[in-house]
Amino acid sequence: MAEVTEVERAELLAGLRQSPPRIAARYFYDRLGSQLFDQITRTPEYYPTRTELSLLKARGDEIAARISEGSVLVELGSGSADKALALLEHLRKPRLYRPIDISKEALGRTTRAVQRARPQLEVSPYWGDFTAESAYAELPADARRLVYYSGSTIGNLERADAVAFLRALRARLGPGDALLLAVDLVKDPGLLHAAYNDAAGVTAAFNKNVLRHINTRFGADFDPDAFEHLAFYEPRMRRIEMHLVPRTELDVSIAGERLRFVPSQPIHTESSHKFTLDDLPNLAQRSGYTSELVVTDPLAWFAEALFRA
Ligand code: AVJ
Repeated sequence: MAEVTEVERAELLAGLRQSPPRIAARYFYDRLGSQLFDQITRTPEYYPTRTELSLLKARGDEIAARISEGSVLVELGSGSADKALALLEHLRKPRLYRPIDISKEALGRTTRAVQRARPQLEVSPYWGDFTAESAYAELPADARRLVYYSGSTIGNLERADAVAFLRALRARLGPGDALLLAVDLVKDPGLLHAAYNDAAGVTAAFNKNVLRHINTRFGADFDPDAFEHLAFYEPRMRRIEMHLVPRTELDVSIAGERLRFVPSQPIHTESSHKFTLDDLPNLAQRSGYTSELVVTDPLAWFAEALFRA
């Protein structure tokens, strides 16, 4: 990430002074955080990544049948290249692949992996925010666009913010373009709970790492081990919530200010909203799309929804 701006500093402090205090989920992903996330996806408990990958392999042909030959594939928040490659495998003569990412390293890794696996395909990475107009510039004007938002990352947004985000994305698309939206589905709370409380403690380390990142980025002195990892399924909101619970009362200096944290006011670090199949047509319609196809794995743990602009 780039230099700390005054806006960022003000936003961080405002979040930490709220009740409950909170830190934006994007601060998980520094270099170590991205590595820890990668490790999470390989724990036996964290089913979403491997379920999505096998879903794409098994049902990608049904998705691809609805995508015009010669389309451009735009991927939001590229992460690992596996899923894009699985999708590209099914698409008919994809014209170009554009990964978009705010992390330069992640973008470079995805770009190289796709170039290596598909040397004939034009890869045109964009470094920056995926709602920026320039992220969609210089795409072939006559090609249809398929935007792929993988991993159920949409779940990090509050429900109303997800609609606002999908609407902003819709403004970057023309009629007939498509969005492939990955969503994690509501399921047995025990399975959801386990996915965010892996036995090896990788998710706990990932959660605490946000404090280490805040320390280096904003000149703070959080002791990550003075906090406990807390993750649970909240059925009314249908979401996993992750928090960091101070073990005792703590004074922390952050960006030149002193803040107090207490065990009764955990820091909210992430929400991961879950969806039902009934939510999807609704979500599409409120965001300016029509839901054309929804596929799930055999256990209906995870879904890919194809929305038409
Ligand atoms: C990458 C946002 C989809 O919400 O499941 C994994 C992040 N957090 N374990 C998710 C995450 C804790 C993940 N997303």
